[in-house]
Amino acid sequence: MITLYGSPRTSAGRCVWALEEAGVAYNIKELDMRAKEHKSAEYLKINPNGKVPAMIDGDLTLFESMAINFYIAEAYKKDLLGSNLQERGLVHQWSFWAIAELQAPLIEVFIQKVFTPEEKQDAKVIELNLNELPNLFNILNSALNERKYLVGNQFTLADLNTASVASISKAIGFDLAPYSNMTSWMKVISERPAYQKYMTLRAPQR
Ligand SMILES: N[C@@H](CCC(=O)N[C@@H](CS)C(=O)NCC(=O)O)C(=O)O
Repeated sequence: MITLYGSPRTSAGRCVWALEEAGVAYNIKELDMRAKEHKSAEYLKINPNGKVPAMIDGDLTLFESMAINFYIAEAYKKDLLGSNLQERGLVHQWSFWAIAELQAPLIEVFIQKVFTPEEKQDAKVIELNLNELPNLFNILNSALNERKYLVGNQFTLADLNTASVASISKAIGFDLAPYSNMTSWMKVISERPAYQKYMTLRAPQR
């Protein structure tokens, strides 16, 4: 049984979604981040970065959400990797693009708007990073022109990893309506049962 460390409301969420897509048994160990459990000596042995997610499967311990998702696909649902070498290259391209290019400005704005008290927010940081988003979303929107999925004819990790990053835009109130290919794509993938299960797990527990 796989153990995933981290709440589905954090970067661990994209791994929860991948585990659901793969249909593999797992349990989630949420860490109390306010109590700094992610910085405890015990957890630092699992992820020395003191961040979530991390995953244990048998004698393998992994950190980095994208690496975890590629492992889950490789081990349990190869369809998610693309169906030939070219597609696998593109699945990697979009996943690396999402985490390196798209997530960087989104997270900068997220940190300011969600984690920083209003009086301490840095308007310049917000503006600089918001200004980067239209170009990035235009790139994604163009890639989705007349396409249901980013790579090939089926849902892959390219969709999962990229959509999980793009969805941070909601939390910062960035309007995706002008990017109509993207919004149609997000609608299609949000209807997937695995995505819906992930959303249920993300919802605040009563
Ligand atoms: N590149 C890492 C980023 C992980 C990350 O930043 N996780 C955040 C939660 S979303 C975290 O654990 N932050 C705690 C901290 O930075 O101390 C990944 O994708 O796994």
